[in-house]
Amino acid sequence: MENPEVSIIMGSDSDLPVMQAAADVLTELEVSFELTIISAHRTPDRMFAYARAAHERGIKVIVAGAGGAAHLPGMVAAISPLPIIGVPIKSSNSIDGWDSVLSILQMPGGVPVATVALNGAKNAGILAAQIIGSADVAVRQRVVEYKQTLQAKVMEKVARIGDFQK
Ligand code: RP5
Repeated sequence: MENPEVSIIMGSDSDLPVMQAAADVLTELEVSFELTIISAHRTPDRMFAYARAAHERGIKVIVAGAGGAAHLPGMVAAISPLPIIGVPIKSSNSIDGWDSVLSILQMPGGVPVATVALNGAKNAGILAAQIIGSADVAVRQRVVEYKQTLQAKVMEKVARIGDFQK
C-alpha cells in the first residue's frame, strides 16, 4: 500500500497465520498498512534501521508480533517514538504462550508496549485503527460502525436464544 500509516512487523513468517488478523481488520477499517518480517535476534541491524526511521516514513503506529523470547516489540519500543502494540504469539518455540506474553508485557518503566492477548492480532489491528482514528474522523467513524456491528451480532443472538425479563 502507498503511504502506510500502520506498520505490522513479526519475527518470522511462522507468525503470519496469527498476524494476518491484524492486516484483515485494518483492511476492513480502510487503514493503510505495510507488513514485513523483522527479527530482533536474527536481523538486529534491520530492526535498528527500521525502528529509527519508521516515524520519518509517515508510520504512526507499529503492531509487532513475536513468540517465545519475544523481544521484537520491546526492542522496537526502546528505539522508536511511535506507539507500539505488542502481540504475544504462541509459536513453535513457545513453551505455553506465557513466555511470549511475559516477554512483551513486563516492560521496564519508561518504555511502554501496549500488549494485547495471546494471539490477539485482531485486537492489535483494531487498537491501531483507534489510535489513527483519534486524529482521523473518517477512520474513527468506521470504528464506530464496527462497534455497532458487534452490538448488532449479539442482539441477533439474543433474539434467537431469548432475553432476560424486563
Ligand atoms: C520468534 O521465534 C518469532 O517471532 C517466532 O514466533 C519464533 C519462531 O520463529 P521460526 O523458528 O518459526 O522462524 O522470534
